[in-house]
Parts: sequence; C-alpha cells; structure tokens
Amino acid sequence: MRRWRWKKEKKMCGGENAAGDNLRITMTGGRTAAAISGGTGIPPAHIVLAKNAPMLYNPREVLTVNENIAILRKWIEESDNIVFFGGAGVSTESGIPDFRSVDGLYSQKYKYPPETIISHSFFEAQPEEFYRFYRDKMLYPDAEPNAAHRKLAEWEKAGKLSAVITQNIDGLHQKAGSRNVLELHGSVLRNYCRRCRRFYGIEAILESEGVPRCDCGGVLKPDVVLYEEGLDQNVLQSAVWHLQHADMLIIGGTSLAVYPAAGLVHYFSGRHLVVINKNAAGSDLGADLLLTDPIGEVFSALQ
Ligand code: CNA
Repeated sequence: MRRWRWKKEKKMCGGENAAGDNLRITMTGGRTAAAISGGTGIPPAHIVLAKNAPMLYNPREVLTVNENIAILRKWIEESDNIVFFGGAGVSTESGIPDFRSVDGLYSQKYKYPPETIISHSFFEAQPEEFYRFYRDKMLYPDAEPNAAHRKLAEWEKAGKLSAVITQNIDGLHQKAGSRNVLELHGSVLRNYCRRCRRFYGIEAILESEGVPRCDCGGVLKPDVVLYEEGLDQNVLQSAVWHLQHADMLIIGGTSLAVYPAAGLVHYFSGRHLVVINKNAAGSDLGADLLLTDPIGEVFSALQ
C-alpha cells in the first residue's frame, strides 16, 4: 500500500501546481495539517497527510520544495537533540559513487560482484584481487565534504546535534568538523597489521602495490567492516543510545538495505522523522517529511 502511494506521489513529483511551483515532496505523519503548518507560514490547505492519499491528485494541495524546506528549518530550530543517520548517498555530491544508485558501483560490471569482492572470505582467499578493486573503487583521498557534511558539523558545534551515525567509510564527516561520528562500517583512513596490530593511514595502501604489508611482514587490512564480518558492539550500543534519546532523526542518502545497520533506525521514537533520499528508500518508515532532492542541495537550502 505504501509503495503504491509512493508511486502515485512520484507521478505527482514531476508536476506543477496552479502557481507554477515544482511539486516534488509529500508530507506524511500523524499530525493534523494545522499543527504542521503552525509557524511555517504554509497554509494548512497546502499540507497533505498520507492518510488522505487520494488528495495527492490535487496538485494545489501538495507541498512545494520550498514549503518542505520551511518545515524542516522550523523543526531544526526547535530541536536540540538531532541525530543524523546516513549512507553513501551523503557523499555522492562529493564525487564518491554509492553502491545502489543507477550509476553506483553495483551497476558496473566486474569479474565478481562488489559484495563478493568486499567480503571477508574474498579478502582471505584473493587479497590481491581485493586490493585491486579496493584501491580503484573505494579510495577517494581528494574528496571534500559537501554542504550536508558541513551543516551537520555546524549543528553539532551549536549543540543541536548529538551524533552522526554513518555507514560511510570515507571520513568526510570528520573532515567537515563533526566529532561524534559513529562509523558503523569503519573507515578506509585506518588500516592495521593483522600480525602486530600496528595502525597505518590511507597512504600505506595508496603508496603500495599488490597486497600491502607491515614492516613486520604482516598483511595490512582496512579497518572496514567487510561483508560477513560483525559490527563493533560499542559503536552499535552508542548508536542505539543516541537514537533512543533523539528528538529528531534525519535519515539521508541510504538505501537502508544493509543490515544490521539499517535496522537501527527503528530505535528512534522522538518527535520528527525526516527522510532525504533521491529514490523511494525509506518511504515505508512513516516519515513526517520525505524529501527526494539531492541531500547536498537540501542542506544548502537550509543555510
Ligand atoms: P547505497 O545502498 O548505495 O544507497 C545509497 C542511497 O542514497 C540510494 O538509495 C540513493 O538513492 C541515495 N542517494 C544517492 N545520492 C544521493 C543524494 N545526493 N541525495 C540523496 N540521496 C542520494 O548505500 P548505503 O549507505 O545505504 O549502503 C551501505 C553500504 C554502502 C555501507 O556498507 C557503506 O560502507 C557503503 N559505501 C560507502 C561509501 C562511502 O563511504 N562514501 C560509498 C559507497 C558505498
């Protein structure tokens, strides 16, 4: 039912209302239109609740992009315990491809599927092939944070955001200035010797050929959670704690297809759930606000 609704909404997404505004985003949630509109300057008649799905066919009653940004801005102003949960889509506007978009890594052809190559058993069996793919497709040392990374860091500094929970392994949140970053899947910036546990930076991988080795002769392994490997329990526990205590959760740029990470969002029970994703991922979470614009553009509009 929700997917059906989403498709109908997507149909609406390309249209225009009577005033010629672009209509691309739809409200859902348990509040009344009057409650949502309060303080945003948006007439309640412009607010569509999911339970009134047929109304989506009336373009005059669908929110414009700017109206949704106004609501998001108001909620952010009111919040002092925002948690952001993100994935690879947060960094596509920094030039790092994601996995599951049409032009993502999974759509390209390799000898083995990417999820096979970046698995624990593949690393053990064929480390040279692993590192060939890894150097070619997973390392972006020159990537810079975009507006989304920067805004999240700003909110943390201002005491509005308590944690960034990320599935990303690119270190861009920290590069933007975020401090409490819970890296569910580790980081390509850290690598360790499997024999003596000495840590190395990304240069050790970039400047070596074949299978990189420690001075002691041990094989280096990225501090990244490969498929078939478990997540760090401390990071998981901290993520659960922050989600349980948040008053607002923004989920952005993730297909929510990788578990157990994706299941964590269900620990949130605060006031506002916002999903920002270019495709339908997350549309079944019952979000209060669903935005389908590129996340960097959304965060830029919040400046
Ligand atoms: P995914 O499965 O590739 O999903 C990405 C999602 O983001 C898709 O639903 C896209 O529609 C959406 N998306 C893409 N660009 C944007 C954008 N600009 N604005 C809004 N939405 C966008 O990636 P997930 O993170 O969900 O999957 C988890 C994997 C991906 C983790 O294990 C990561 O380590 C892994 N990964 C990380 C990176 C990185 O660190 N930058 C890059 C590629 C893959």
